[in-house]
Amino acid sequence: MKSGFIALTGRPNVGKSTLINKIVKEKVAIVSNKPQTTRDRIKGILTLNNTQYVFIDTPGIHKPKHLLGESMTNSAIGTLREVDIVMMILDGTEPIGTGDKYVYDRIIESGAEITIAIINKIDKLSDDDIINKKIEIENELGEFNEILCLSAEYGINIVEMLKKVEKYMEEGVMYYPEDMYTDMPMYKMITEIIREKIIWHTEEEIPHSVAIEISHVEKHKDAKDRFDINIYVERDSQKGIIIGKEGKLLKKIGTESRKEIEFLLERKIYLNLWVKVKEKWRTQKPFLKDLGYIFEE
Ligand SMILES: Nc1nc2c(ncn2[C@@H]2O[C@H](COP(=O)(O)OP(=O)(O)OP(=O)(O)O)[C@@H](O)[C@H]2O)c(=O)[nH]1
Ligand SMILES: [Mg+2]
Repeated sequence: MKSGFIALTGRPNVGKSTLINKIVKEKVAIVSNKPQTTRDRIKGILTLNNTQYVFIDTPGIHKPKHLLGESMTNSAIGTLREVDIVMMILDGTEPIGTGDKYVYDRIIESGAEITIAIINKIDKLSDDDIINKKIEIENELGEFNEILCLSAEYGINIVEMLKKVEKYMEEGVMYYPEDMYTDMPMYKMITEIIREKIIWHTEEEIPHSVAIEISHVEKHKDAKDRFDINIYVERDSQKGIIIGKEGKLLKKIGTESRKEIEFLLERKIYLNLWVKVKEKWRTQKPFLKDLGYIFEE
């Protein structure tokens, strides 16, 4: 039996979460076209032919502007020291920039023994683009044990990537049952689904200013369970936008979220969403702790 922990790291928006979902063939991480979508580490477990891969999706490493951003970046960087293999994901459609160099330096600093660069989004690249990107990685960043290319979104080269990674994995125990694909608690999946729908339907600062909390759950044996959810934003104007004209946007967010949660729970539910203003919550340590974004004292 082989097993190992593999961190997925990189700048925001390069496709880390899309990749972890594709690997485990389940939705464990939410995805959007806006940067800084992932806020926690998320495990995606794949057990295949006597090999257990434990992938860890992490928040995109960026220059933090508040305590939440700082805790996201710290949790991503901290993960690098705790894994067997570090995989740096790069957006193949963009030139390598200071953000990627910053990530690479953190990987080197972590003392990672096995490093793999992944050129993602090759569905948008020609063969020449891929060759040039490999050269660019070697010149602009530095050495990796492997440089691989794939498309997380279209599932190109995923199996090949897993085979390459397996070569670097060592004899080990099964950390999780064979059919387990994540260790994320159900309540967390529920809040993430709602946050994703809000990110999809809002722009600019709103996706970053939203936090979700389950305030109350009522379980019923013979009727639908009821979930009361608080959606926190930082300003009154943001509250107005999320609710929308005649409550239309909030209704849409509610319906889309409810359908996905019902699919996950395999039962019908009532989902009640309450939008609340909590000024500057992203800078407030006690609140960030309540949300599970900060652990230490
Ligand atoms: N064309 C193309 N788009 C992709 C691919 N993989 C991811 N994307 C898109 O890239 C965007 C970002 O994807 P995410 O998976 O959320 O990126 P991330 O690295 O997890 O981002 P953060 O959580 O913000 O750090 C989304 O719009 C995806 O649909 C790919 O292989 N090809
Ligand atoms: Mg992500």
